[in-house]
Amino acid sequence: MSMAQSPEPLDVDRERTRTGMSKTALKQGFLDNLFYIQGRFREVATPHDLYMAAAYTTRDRILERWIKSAQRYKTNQSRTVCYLSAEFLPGPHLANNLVNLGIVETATEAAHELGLDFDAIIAEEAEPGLGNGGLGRLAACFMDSLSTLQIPSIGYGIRYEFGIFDQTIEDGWQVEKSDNWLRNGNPWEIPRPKIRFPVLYGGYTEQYRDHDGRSRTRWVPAQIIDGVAYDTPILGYGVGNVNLLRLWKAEASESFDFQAFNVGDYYGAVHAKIEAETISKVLYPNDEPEAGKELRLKQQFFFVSCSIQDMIRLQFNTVGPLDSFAEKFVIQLNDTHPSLAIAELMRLLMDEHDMDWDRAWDITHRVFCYTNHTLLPEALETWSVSLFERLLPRHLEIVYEINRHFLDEVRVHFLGDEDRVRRMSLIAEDGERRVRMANLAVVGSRAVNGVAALHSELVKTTLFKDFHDFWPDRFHNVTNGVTPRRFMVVANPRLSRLISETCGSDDWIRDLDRLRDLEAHAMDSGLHERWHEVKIAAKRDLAAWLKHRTGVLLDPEAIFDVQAKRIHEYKRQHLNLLHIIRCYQRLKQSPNQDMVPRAFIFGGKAAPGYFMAKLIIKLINAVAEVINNDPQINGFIRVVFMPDFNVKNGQHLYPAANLSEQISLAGKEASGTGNMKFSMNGALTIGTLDGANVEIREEVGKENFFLFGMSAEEVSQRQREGYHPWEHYAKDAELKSDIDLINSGLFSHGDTQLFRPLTDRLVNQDPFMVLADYRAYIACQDHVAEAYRDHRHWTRMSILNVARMGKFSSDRAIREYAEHIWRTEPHPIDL
Ligand code: 73E
Repeated sequence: MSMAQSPEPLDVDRERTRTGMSKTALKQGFLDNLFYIQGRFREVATPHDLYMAAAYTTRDRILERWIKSAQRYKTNQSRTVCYLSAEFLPGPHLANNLVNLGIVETATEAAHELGLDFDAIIAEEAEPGLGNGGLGRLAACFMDSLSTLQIPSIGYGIRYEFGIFDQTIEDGWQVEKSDNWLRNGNPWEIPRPKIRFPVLYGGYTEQYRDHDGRSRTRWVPAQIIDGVAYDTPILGYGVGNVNLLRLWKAEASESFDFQAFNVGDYYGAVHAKIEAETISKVLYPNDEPEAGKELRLKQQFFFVSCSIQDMIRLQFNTVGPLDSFAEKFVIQLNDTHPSLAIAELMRLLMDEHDMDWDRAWDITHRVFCYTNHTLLPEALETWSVSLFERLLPRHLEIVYEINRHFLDEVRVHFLGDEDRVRRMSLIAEDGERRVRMANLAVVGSRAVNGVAALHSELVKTTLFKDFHDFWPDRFHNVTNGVTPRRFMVVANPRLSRLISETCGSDDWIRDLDRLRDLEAHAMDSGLHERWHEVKIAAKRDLAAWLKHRTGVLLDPEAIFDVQAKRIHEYKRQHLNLLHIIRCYQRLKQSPNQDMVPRAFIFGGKAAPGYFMAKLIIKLINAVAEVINNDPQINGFIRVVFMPDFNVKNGQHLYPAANLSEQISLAGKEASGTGNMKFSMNGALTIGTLDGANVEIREEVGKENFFLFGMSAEEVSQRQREGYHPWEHYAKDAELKSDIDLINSGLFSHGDTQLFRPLTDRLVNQDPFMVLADYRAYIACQDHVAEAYRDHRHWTRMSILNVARMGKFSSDRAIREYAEHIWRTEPHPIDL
């Protein structure tokens, strides 16, 4: 087996030249890889060849640690965290791996001596966009922290051939282009053709008697597809530990489609192959609203089935019998997307490994933990019973059986409360019968957590109230975090250097609480000056980047006011727009007023089928066009939409922001993680009391945070009383004039209808209460502008924001999971 063998003993010379960390070794390794892998000389190499050679040179240095980790974990029989996620957004690997190997400077010098532009090489790498947004990026941050904290773990997911679409802007509209990220090869992954599992679909089940005369169930599938493992090493920061990101690719199963089905039918066999491969072809680009697509259910089962079979294989390879499966593994479900794993483990234990129901259930419900990421009703996954039965007949039987056992318990506990039984059932019976995946995840897990304090409270008191009444101890909170390696060290080297110099050490990179040492210098004018310079330099870089890609020129002295996240009504990019229109109208009315210059920067993708979100993008660009070309405005305010916001492009944004827009309607954003990334890079936040904003404000101090808007409590009260947005429109003359300006056609070449769907929705329904928070938002933005005038004070607030971000490291989040939920220990691998 690929990972179990010990490496050939390396002689000293080879060690030095092939995988050594010296500059000489790096240069030699690079030239070797350029020649032997890319087949190029330095003189004829393309930028992509150079990138590939650099990537292989870096990977070579990770492999030894990887083998060592695998061997050590195996001999220790280490308890392993399996993080199941339909999405991973790791971002480009090269720069991150160099940071974690600790060889950024050596590699930069080596490249320089070879006459190479190192930044250009790093910029060559394609984004592995295997996720939609925060949820997928969280999974990637957690993988980084798991390795850094030396916790044995495997991230399991899907190797989508096409990730999230690339976004271009044409005539102000979002246009989606397919993301062929594998086109030029992926040097970070290692295919494992021998790690391959069959995944079954469709058909029927039948009863039979086994050799002991016991009644058993057999699933006779209609289709079998193979899942093949592709492994990407995830190296921790400054440690020898390398964990595994194992992504599954779908392939036709030779044994089934080619022989049993298609004897003599060559074209039929090829067709079956193509059909099989569609399963891992493309990521569903829907953030939140549930699409209900058959292929999506097939994808979910595909990666879940491969992953559970792989764990069972590892159990046999290391510990032995399955009885200790829940001691060897803990499986974390990243939302409900992988929750079929609960039924699949039950099936494999019972049907393939001869366990009875009680033993199988005992293992299953002790091994799973589930993280909820959203309360939005439209995002809660349910599958129609008829589709479920057609694709997964055996799993439906198992879900029914889990439900029968579970509801019996509920009935005993809440005698006569059939209404409660109906609400808690795994099957929704009102209308078309549907399987409720969230209920399955809660019933099948021993721990359930939300992703920020407020969100976890709402999980207990609203979404899962009945479950919390029944099992109060099952519910936890683990506030999200992000990795400072990616979002500070890689994205913002200037600030990172300044912090290390100021604190006298770079220990903060592994222990983010150490940023507190900055507080002692928060009044130091020397630091202020350098802090300001670092920010201005990042703003210049971003301005150059945006000028090149959009043609819009920003003034680095202006407030860089940034909202970058998926485009969604609940995130309220249109509230931001109303403020921009307000600034515009003020300037038009009194052109000589003393307004602080601002650059309004947006970034984010809209789900391709989400019309309202796409119309918001169009409106942002339409407003930008008018304002940026209005000679009277004279560049005082500028608006720009960054195309194709993703991990890679985001790295230009976080270091340059002065103001971070976190303005969702309170109670709707489960956590948010962009809020943390901006604040870590010295932006101040304008935000509502939503998600992790609440905790960010607690940490940085309320005097260093621009708060506005209704609380979650006030939101639900307003909704109970009955919310009438048109009253705000009628009463607030400025609000009315801002909305009317959109309707006037000024931003749409005289077309008074183009944005009507958006403005009508605001005035008549306004499900996310934009109008209710408008006045408070404008007032708060005025405070922001005033505060920015006092540079010293602003810089001090910026330093304090960074100094107090320790809590929002994903290392802290992973430590909490490890201690309170997983009960796992570090297994250090020496360097
Ligand atoms: O608040 C964010 C949160 O920070 C939340 O909206 C997001 O998860 C982040 C990480 O915890 C999220 N994404 C999804 N649900 N919640 C989702 C749902 C379906 C498909 C893809 C993503």
